[in-house]
Amino acid sequence: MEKSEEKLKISPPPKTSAGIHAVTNALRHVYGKMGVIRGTRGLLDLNQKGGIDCQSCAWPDPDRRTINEFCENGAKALADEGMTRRIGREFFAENSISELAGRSDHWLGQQGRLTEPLILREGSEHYEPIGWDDAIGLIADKLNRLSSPDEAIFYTSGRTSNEAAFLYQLFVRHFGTNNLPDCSNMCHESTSVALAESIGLGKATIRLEDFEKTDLVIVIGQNPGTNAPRMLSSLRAAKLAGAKMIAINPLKEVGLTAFVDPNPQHYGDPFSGPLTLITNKATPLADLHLPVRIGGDMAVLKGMMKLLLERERDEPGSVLDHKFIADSTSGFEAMAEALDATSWDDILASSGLTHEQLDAAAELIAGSRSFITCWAMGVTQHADAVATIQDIVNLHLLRGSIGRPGAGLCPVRGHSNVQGDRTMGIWEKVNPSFREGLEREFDLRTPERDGYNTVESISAMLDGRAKVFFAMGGNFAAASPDTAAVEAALRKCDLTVQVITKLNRTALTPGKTSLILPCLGRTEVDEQAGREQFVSTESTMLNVQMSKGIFEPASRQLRSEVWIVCRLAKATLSDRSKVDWDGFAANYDRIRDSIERVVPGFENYNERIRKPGGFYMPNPPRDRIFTTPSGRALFAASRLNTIEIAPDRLLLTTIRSHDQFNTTIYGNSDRYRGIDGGRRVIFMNEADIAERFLAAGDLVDITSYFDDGERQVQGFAVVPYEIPKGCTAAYFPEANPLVPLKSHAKRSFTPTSKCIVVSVSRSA
Ligand SMILES: Nc1nc2c(c(=O)[nH]1)N[C@H]1C(S)=C(S)[C@@H](COP(=O)(O)OP(=O)(O)OC[C@H]3O[C@@H](n4cnc5c(=O)[nH]c(N)nc54)[C@H](O)[C@@H]3O)O[C@H]1N2
Ligand SMILES: Nc1nc2c(c(=O)[nH]1)N[C@H]1C(S)=C(S)[C@@H](COP(=O)(O)OP(=O)(O)OC[C@H]3O[C@@H](n4cnc5c(=O)[nH]c(N)nc54)[C@H](O)[C@@H]3O)O[C@H]1N2
Ligand code: SF4
Ligand SMILES: [Mo]
Repeated sequence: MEKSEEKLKISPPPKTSAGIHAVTNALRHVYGKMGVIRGTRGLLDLNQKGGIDCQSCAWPDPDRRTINEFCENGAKALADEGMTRRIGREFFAENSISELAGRSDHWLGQQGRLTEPLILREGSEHYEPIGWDDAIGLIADKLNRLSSPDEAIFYTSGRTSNEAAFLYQLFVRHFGTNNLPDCSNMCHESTSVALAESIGLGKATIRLEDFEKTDLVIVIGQNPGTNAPRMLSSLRAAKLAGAKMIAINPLKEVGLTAFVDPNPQHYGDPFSGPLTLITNKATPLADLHLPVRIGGDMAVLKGMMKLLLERERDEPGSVLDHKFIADSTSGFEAMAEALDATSWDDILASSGLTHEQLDAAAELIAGSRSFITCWAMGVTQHADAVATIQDIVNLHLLRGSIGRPGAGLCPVRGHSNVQGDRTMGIWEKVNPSFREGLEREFDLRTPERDGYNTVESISAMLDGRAKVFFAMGGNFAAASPDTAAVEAALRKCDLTVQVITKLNRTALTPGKTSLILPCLGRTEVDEQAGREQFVSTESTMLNVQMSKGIFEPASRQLRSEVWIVCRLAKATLSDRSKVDWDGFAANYDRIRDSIERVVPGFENYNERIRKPGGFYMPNPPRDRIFTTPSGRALFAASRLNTIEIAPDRLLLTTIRSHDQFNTTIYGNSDRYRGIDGGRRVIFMNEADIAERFLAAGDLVDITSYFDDGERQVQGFAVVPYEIPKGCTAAYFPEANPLVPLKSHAKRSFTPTSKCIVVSVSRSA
């Protein structure tokens, strides 16, 4: 990768998040990449009812909206897609793929939007243009020549709309495989597994309005100031209404500490304008920060629950919601027994916290009738993630803090439609009732056997069981664990295909033949058969709403994801399929009509999606209906496993900077952590730095250890940081070569990207 030309600057992190810097930064990105007129038009339409649904995160929009319903990072995502720069055949004639592979992810993304379908022929060093019909014909031919449909893998990233996702999985299953890995496998899969088992639905049980009705918000392993910035408005609303807040995170993230709301309209005066931006005050957020040791969250949860049970024993009826536990749950006794068997020594060692810190947290929980717990990757990407999330549920069940105003679970999904994609059937597993609905609607047979998830897909490509890799969006080579393994896996394929908007590393990690199919982004007008179409997405709080682009497509050669799927399905399945693919591509209402008949909760889809703000999916746990086999919410019992490492080793977690969207790098500034000018850094505790005779800015190599061997990345600059001793952090995706492919969460297969055993040594 190319060396950054900028110089790394390390400063102390700021004391508050957002505020005027968020506004100026947003405008710098938008105006710089899109120009003032186009940029302003885009911003005014972002997240408005009937407008463009922000492509960045899955945080919902409020039911009542103001003029500017976006945040700094939403604006950056808009600018990244809406940019005016373009790349086409000349660019690829000038630049060979090995030259391009030497460039940074940041540089690749800056070059511009892709404009035409491209092919990299076997043995060639340059992508060259190919017509749509030829490209689709080539893929269909390769697919049909496989000895089994299971030799093909169909990945999805979470930006794909409901409509495209539904048709894509229909095509894949009709073709004959369930090999539908997705980014969710690397993301909230642990949540889906844990919640489905514990409460019968793998999704959030709260809505935005609950933040104003709660007594306490617990944020575990999540950095909303960067990754769901408008969540800070909800946290602020909770605090202003008197709620307390606990942050559980090895890092003291600024976004969880104090927030200056950059939206003047939230101060009640729509005309207060720019002045408010300067005069408005910071709202302090977390009342208690627990700097947990990496991977110590289960210990924190078990510690807090043990303390709550002790209080209950001292003063019966003071803590537990006995009626709720008796009426609506199962497994309490077994869970309590497992807690009793967990020792305080293990809890303190694993959490890295003191008894007093855990006491303070338990005190806040005992004093709150209703509380909300929010979590994200700091919890899901660990070996014991599923059991840890079930402990979050246990904590809520003890207090009956679910299915009441201001009370409930809030997993915060990442990609803007990752949740909708799963609702639409993007899943490598077979859901029997979904399968039945699909087969009934389309009069076809679909495979019964589960397909490969992300980790299994990489193994299958590596050992030759899979030969075609097709990606609906995303950046598989950079986002997946174990970069060396995934690159080798892709290069072994006969054919790799990327349906993407921007050039990325996966397109530069080709199979023998590789295709780039450029598609429309959400900001662009999608016209089919002479009529403008719209698509729909589902937020993390189950709100389904429409998204309609406003800009001229970046090129006339771009096609919608829906169109691409329909053409490919028709070419591949030809007379094996009775599905009216042309009809679907010409009118997305027809796709929604089919979805309505297959997916529960989408009654009158076409009518309700046209209502301003859309509609909410059914959410049984919100009404205390738990669709588990017993019909009750489950207290799941588990054992605490403490991660033990040799004295010279450290734990490494991989995190996002404030200037990226996953593998899309907007810039080299991580403002909230005081980093500017570089991304190859490792955050370390001062004592760990001193023990190794290192100093700030020194370059080190990081080696990771797993039972299948060692992995290394080189030349990372040391950054002294407030992080527990023994813990370190580096950025995703730069640190991905260190994540062992086979190190994943039990049951969910989510790579353990937040807990890697490493050592650090001075670079030669
Ligand atoms: N701007 C922007 N927005 C995004 C994204 C983006 O890249 N950029 N990505 C989107 C996607 S796909 C997702 S999934 C989400 C991700 O959103 P987040 O989950 O917030 O993102 P991360 O940076 O991966 O890490 C989360 C936090 O976990 C903490 N952490 C690390 N290890 C541990 C641990 O062992 N225990 C605890 N308690 N905390 C830990 C880190 O310090 C960090 O604060 O954001 C989405 N939104
Ligand atoms: N070490 C480590 N690894 C991680 C994580 C971590 O925290 N640490 N996080 C994991 C998580 S949570 C996730 S979700 C995955 C993300 O994995 P992916 O979803 O695979 O990766 P992204 O970087 O979001 O994908 C970006 C690409 O999507 C394409 N794109 C953008 N918009 C569109 C569109 O509208 N349509 C189409 N078809 N393509 C589009 C662009 O070309 C861009 O290059 O990474 C995972 N990997
Ligand atoms: S909070 Fe998320 S969805 Fe909302 S504007 Fe910001 S990035 Fe977009
Ligand atoms: Mo994610």
